[in-house]
Amino acid sequence: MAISMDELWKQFCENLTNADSSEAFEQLRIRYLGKKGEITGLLKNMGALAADQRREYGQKVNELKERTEKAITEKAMQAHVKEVERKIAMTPKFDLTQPLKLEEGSYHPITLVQRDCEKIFASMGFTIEDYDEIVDDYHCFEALNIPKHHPARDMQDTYYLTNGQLLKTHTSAAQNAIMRKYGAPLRAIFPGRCFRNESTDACHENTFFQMEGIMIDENISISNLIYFMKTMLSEVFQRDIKVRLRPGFFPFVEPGFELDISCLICGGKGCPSCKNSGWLELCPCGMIHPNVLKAGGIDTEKYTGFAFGLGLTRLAMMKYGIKDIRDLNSGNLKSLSQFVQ
Ligand code: FA5
Repeated sequence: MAISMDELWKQFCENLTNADSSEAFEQLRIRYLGKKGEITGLLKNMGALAADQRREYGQKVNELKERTEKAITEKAMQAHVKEVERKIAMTPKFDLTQPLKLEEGSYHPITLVQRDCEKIFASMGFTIEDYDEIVDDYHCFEALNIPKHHPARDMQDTYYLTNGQLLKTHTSAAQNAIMRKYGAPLRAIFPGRCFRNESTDACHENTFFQMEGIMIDENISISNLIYFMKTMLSEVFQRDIKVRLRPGFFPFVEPGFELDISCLICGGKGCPSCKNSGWLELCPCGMIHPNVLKAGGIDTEKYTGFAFGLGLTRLAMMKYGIKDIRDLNSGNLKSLSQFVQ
């Protein structure tokens, strides 16, 4: 005999109580609501009913379907929140008052976030590239649409070698070489150490890390850029982060944006780590300027692309609650020994 709707609901509720993973929720969805699912199957009984009963029966099945869908979604959401809370609780928190643990070595927090980011982008088909720290003027500036005497150079003063080479101010300095090496289509990230001749404070260092990313293909648009930025941040932090996108000027992108995140040190109220603004500049980005693509040997009739320059050091600060960027280069074993994993 066919099972009644009430019995089916009861059976479903029991199964839902026992389900505790995203795979189990998906299996329940397929079992009850899929094309050949048990609730969907109830509609097949309609043919055997008198015409005046069909409408009421159909409504009841639909109501059961909706109730089932809602119950699965709610339980899956609760399980997701629990999992995120568990991961947040496991994230090491930076605390200089912790006693020094010297029995084990540990990775530097920047290495840890860099590896997180590499894993995320590798899973989305990006290759991971390495590049020099000492570069020439052409790669750091001119190939990026910043000719000599362009005012944008003032934003990135650096340390020059006597032979005219310089310590790279940003990971964008590798864009040209990587475009020339691989051509289009291309998806690559390139983390690296950067240097700037500027005064230091709680969120500025003269030596820090960035991670550049570029994606070049046919029909790449700002929507692709926003999708990748959002995916990366939600994966790194494992929770929703408040971000804002505002126009930003960089000669090598058009249009260009500044992507800021709400400061996780002060919760957005304002503190020295975010220059009292409540927001931290984290990842400028934009659509690659055609002059930069041309300099990299890319056919601009066929291809477009986006680029971003993620501040890895600031990401580590936000992820681990490090209030002063200068602690990261201090070599203080008391701070580094907290990151044993
Ligand atoms: C750049 O370096 C651009 N090359 C980024 C870019 C790439 C834009 C691709 C568009 C397309 P900016 O100078 O804003 O931009 O630096 C990028 C990020 O590096 C900043 O948001 C910040 O997170 C980090 N950063 C910059 N200067 C410092 C510093 N002195 N100390 C620590 N982090 C810094």
